[in-house]
Amino acid sequence: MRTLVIVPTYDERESLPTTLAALRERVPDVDVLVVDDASPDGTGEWAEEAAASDPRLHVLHRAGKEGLGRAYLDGFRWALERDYDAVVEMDADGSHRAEDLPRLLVAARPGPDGVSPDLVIGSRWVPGGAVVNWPWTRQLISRLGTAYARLALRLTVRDATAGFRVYPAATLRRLPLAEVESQGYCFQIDMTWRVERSGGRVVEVPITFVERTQGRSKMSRAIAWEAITRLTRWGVEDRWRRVRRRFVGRQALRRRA
Ligand SMILES: Nc1nc2c(ncn2[C@@H]2O[C@H](COP(=O)(O)OP(=O)(O)OP(=O)(O)O)[C@@H](O)[C@H]2O)c(=O)[nH]1
Ligand SMILES: [Mg+2]
Repeated sequence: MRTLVIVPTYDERESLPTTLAALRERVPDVDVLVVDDASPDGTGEWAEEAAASDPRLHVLHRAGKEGLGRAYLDGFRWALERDYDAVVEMDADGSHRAEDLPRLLVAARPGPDGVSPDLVIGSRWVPGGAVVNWPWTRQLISRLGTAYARLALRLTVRDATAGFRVYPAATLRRLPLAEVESQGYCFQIDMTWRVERSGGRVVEVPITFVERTQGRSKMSRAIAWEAITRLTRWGVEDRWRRVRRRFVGRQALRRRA
């Protein structure tokens, strides 16, 4: 399985070297693509230098900070153009442990029935999952985020905002990626919903999520607000579509009778 790990970065000069070293040690046979949004702290230049001596490390430079969603969509396109079989999403800040990745990749392989999942999520909120050094406020926000996504969009996953994932290339090829507009961590919910509502199978693998020790979080009020407003709109639109479908269906039955 040719695998590409996409690591989006914005001002991760302190964390990125450790993240890449851990990846090299734990999963040496993957390629890595750093997608940097012209980080003012020089992350992109550092990655470029590192890539010069590592043929399995690549760097995609974007003109400015446009959000996580845009960075991943560019990374997905890069991966599909080069025929990778699986694409991993992984944060640069140390929250996603390279040592958990082999288990995610095993879960992405076809099962005894020959069928592979459409998405594998490294999940904090399934039995065996854990968070380390995360303040209770962040834990609450994360849990409320998923609870709201489950309620509004009728998602089945336990960790809808998780950013440590494996997408088989086939999933990315069949989803209408050009339609995805979400920018912040709403992007993760958006993609999860697209996989679930298209009938895809999602597997959650427990991981240990570790709070970053270096650099600054990019989580902001604007990102949280984007998630709340989009989720609410999608939830209402989805309910409305269902009601209409039922109503139209009943009318058709009556006309036939
Ligand atoms: N290319 C790019 N990367 C980004 C952008 N925003 C965040 N990132 C990266 O995405 C990953 C996750 O961002 P974080 O700041 O850790 O956000 P988070 O994990 O949702 O929040 P915390 O739990 O507080 O760390 C990190 O590797 C960031 O550097 C962006 O606009 N562009
Ligand atoms: Mg983080």
